[in-house]
Amino acid sequence: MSHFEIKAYPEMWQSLDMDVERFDKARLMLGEAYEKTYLSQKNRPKSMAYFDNMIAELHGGRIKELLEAKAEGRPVIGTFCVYIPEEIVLAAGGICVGLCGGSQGSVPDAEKILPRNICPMVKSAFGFKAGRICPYFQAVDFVYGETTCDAKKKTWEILDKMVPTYVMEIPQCKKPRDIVLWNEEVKDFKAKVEEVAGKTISESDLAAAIKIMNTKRKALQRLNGLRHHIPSPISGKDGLLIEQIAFYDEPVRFTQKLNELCDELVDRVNQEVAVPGKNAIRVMVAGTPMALPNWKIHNLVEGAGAVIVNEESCIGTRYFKDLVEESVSSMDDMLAALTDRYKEIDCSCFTPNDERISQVIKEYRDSGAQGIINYSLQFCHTYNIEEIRIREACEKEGIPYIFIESDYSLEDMGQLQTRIEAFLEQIGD
Ligand code: BJ8
Repeated sequence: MSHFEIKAYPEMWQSLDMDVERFDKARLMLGEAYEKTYLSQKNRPKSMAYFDNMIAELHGGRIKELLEAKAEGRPVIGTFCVYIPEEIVLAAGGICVGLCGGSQGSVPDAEKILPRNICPMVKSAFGFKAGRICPYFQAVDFVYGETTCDAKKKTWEILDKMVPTYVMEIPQCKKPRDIVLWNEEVKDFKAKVEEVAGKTISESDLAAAIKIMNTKRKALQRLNGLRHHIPSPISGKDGLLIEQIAFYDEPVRFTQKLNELCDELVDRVNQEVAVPGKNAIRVMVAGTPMALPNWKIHNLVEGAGAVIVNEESCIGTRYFKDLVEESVSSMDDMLAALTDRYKEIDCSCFTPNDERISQVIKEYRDSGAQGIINYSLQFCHTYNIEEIRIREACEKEGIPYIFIESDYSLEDMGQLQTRIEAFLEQIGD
C-alpha cells in the first residue's frame, strides 16, 4: 500500500527563505500523522478526496497559488483571528490566510524568545515564523493581528520585527461607543489593504466579496446541519479538518467542493450510512480553536468509539454562524454591516459575554449531542475562567459535562484518554 505524503517543493521553499531541511522532516511527520489519524478511518465519504489533496498540497499547490497572486500584485495577508474581515481582502483581489498555530513542533522555537507560560497556539504560530518553518508565514505580505487576548496583543510587538504586523483594536465590551471604535478600525483595515494592493475597493468589489463569503459560510452551516443528523454521516475528525482547511483554501473552490461533499452526505443520510456507527455516543466540543494540525481531542474521542458532532469554536461555528447583511449597497453601509456581523462573534475576550453561554446550550440542543467537552488551551485565561459559567449552565440544564485544559504535547494523552473514556461511559449509562 502506498503511503500518504505531503508533497515536497524544496526549490519553492528555498525561494521563501525557509529552513528547508528542518521543514522537510516536519512534512514527513505530518504526513504520517495524517495517514494514521485520517486515512485509517473506515467508511469515509468519497468527496473527502478533495480535502485529502488539500493536505497533500498544503505546502505546495496552495503556496504556489499565493505566490502567483503576489506576482500579479495581489496582496496576501495572514491573520490569527476570526475578527479580521476577510471580505475586505477578497474585495481588493487579495488572499487572506489564517496562519497555522496547532503544532508542538514549532513551540520550542517560540520558547527561545517568548515566555513559556503562555498559550500554545500563540507560541506555535510565533515559532513557525521564528524558525522559518511555515511557507504561509514566509509568503504573506503582512500580518494583521488584533487586541483580543494579552498573549496575542503583546506578541504582535515582537512578531513585527520579523514580519510587518499591524493590529486591529477589538474592544473588550460591546457598548455603542465600542462599536463606533470598531467600525473605525474596519475602515483603517480597508485603507491598509488598499494601500498594499495599490487599488481602491469599489462598492461592487465589496458587495461581490460579501456574497462569496456568505455563500462559503452557508456551505459550512450546511455541513454542520448534516453532522447534526442522528446518526451522523461523517466523522467529527473530518468535520474539523474541513473547518481547518476553510482558513487557507480559495473560497469559491472550497465552497463548491464542500457542497459536493454535502450532496454526498445527504445521500448517506437517506441511506442511513453512519460514521462511526449508528449507536455512537454524540459529543459536542466547545471552547478555544483547534488550529491545524491540532486533532488531539477528536482523535481521543473518536478513538474511543464516540462521534463529535459540533465545534462551538472559532474553527467551528463562531466562524460561520453569522452572515453579513447583503441588502445594503453604499460603502459606509457595507462597512457598518461588516462591523455588525463581526461583533456577533462571542469570543471569551469580551465582557460581559452572556451570548456565548446561551449559544453553547443552543448548539448542544441543535446538534443532538449527549454531552459537552469544554476545551481550553493551557494558559488561556479568558476561556479558562469562562469555563465556570459554562459549567454552571450545563449543571442547570442537566447536560453531561467535562472540562479539559491541554496543550499540544503528548504528555497528557494517557490521562486524557482515561478521563474521556470515563466521561463517555457516564453518558452511556
Ligand atoms: S475570536 S477565540 S480566534 S481571539 S486560545 S490565542 S484567546 S490565549 S484564539 Fe481566538 Fe479570535 Fe477569540 Fe476566536 Fe489567546 Fe486564548 Fe490562546 Fe486564543
